[in-house]
Amino acid sequence: MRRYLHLTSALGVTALGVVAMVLALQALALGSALAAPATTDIEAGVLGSSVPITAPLLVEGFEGSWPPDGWLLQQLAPSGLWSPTPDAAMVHSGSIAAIHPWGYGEADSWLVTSLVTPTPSSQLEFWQCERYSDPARHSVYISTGRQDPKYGDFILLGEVSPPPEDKSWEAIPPLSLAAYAGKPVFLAFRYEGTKGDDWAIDDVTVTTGLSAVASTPVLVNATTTFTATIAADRDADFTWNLGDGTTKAGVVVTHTYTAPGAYTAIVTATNASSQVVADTRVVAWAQVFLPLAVRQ
Ligand SMILES: [Ca+2]
Repeated sequence: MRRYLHLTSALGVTALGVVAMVLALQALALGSALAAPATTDIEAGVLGSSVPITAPLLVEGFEGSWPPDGWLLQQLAPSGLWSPTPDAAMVHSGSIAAIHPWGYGEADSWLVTSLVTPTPSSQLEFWQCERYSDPARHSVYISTGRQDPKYGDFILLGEVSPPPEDKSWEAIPPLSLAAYAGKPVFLAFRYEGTKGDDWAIDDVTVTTGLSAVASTPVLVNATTTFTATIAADRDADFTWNLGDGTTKAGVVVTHTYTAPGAYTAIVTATNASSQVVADTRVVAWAQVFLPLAVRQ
């Protein structure tokens, strides 16, 4: 009933008897339906020249120039440096990975990506491998300011625990970039410590996709706004099925539900090379104003 109390407060009334919210039983049963939208990729093929809607925003396997185009290396302590390695045990795919070798000096070494602008569904994913037993601190940082960490614009995005076994490769748990949607950012792999270990990374990816979000609260006989978001260069058209028989077109659409209940709004994004579907579930609440006699 937390939502009931919240809405009552929002309407500026103090007694629960003044305004009653009538909720559909179905809506109560589906109270958890306000969770994050799900995305389903139903088709991906090459039908034209457009970039597929779900094509990653950044992919780096370290097979080309070093550092990769637009990337930056920085040392903020006397020792240590990220470098490319052809050591097969420390490569995940292809023939090269990025590695920070162990050493006896103090290291604070940064490997910074090129600029990338996440979407609400973007995640940072990469593979890692660790060798030798004295792990340094491994972490990922993010900057909405300058690329060079010496200016202090980076903040911690997540600590990275070593894999459970020496020289085993693992995919790190993806790090969400949703909080940075629409903002150009730099991501950085930071190695800190003395002595320490070998830390290799490979196949760095910033994912993207389609997301659907509804404005809140959703009230019967009031306007609700639905917004679809994808990466900037996907050149897509959007169609919506709003769950009550209504269909609309556009990246942003508005709709007024006329009956309380739970609805699933589905958006389909289509461009010349792909089609992707995402949905968001909403609960439409009815407001019933009681007669004056009941209020007293
Ligand atoms: Ca590689």
